Amino acid sequence: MKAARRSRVALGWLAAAVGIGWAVVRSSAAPLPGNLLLNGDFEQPPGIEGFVVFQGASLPYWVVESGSVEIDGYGWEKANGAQSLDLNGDAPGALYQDVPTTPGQTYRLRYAMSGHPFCGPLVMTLEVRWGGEIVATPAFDRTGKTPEDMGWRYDEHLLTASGTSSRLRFASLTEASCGPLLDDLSLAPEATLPAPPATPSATPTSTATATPTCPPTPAPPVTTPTALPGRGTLGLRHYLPFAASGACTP
Ligand SMILES: [Ca+2]
Repeated sequence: MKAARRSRVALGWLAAAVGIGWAVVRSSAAPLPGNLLLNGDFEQPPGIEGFVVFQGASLPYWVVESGSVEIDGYGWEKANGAQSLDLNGDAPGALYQDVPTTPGQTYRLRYAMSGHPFCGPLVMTLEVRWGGEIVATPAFDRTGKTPEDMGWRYDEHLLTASGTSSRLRFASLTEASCGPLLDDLSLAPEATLPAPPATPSATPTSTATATPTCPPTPAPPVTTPTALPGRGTLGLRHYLPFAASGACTP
């Protein structure tokens, strides 16, 4: 039974989140302003204690296309709110939401990912599709994570719509009864979003390296972080993975 498998608690000491995608955010974030997704925070239906498994169209605003998913209301840390989604219900699941879009327009997708803290493999993988095309297959290593520190990681992708409706789909690639967790999903037209603060110039493949010293003046044209009501701010640290190796990027 799934409940029995959840009795194990992962042990370890080092967090090693791994992501695939053009942008990876390793800090807390917030839903994008003008979010088009419905129930992207998986707070509906409310009041879930423990977990509830969903199939078909039983999950508000989503369609569970295959397998099953579940909403967890356990006391472990959520990216936002009181509930998060486990892409593995009784088996690996896939779910989608059709979003009204404008052909040719670019949208930004942001989501928080973690892994079930009690059972399943240490590295959990999911697949993101947009309009039927695979966008990314991000993995999350839950080694060292605890229910109190789930290591939620925000990933982002730029997506272009080809029609008046676009299907956003997430599927578990983890063969287990516990799988990757999702929370705090949002999608918004890129043109309506605040400009990012300071755009690095290098390819987003380098790992962290020594930071060169930058001249004190003149100040770079950094866009003022945008305040999100009740959500804090979006800041430069969201783009740190793209810092140019060996270049001065104040
Ligand atoms: Ca939530």
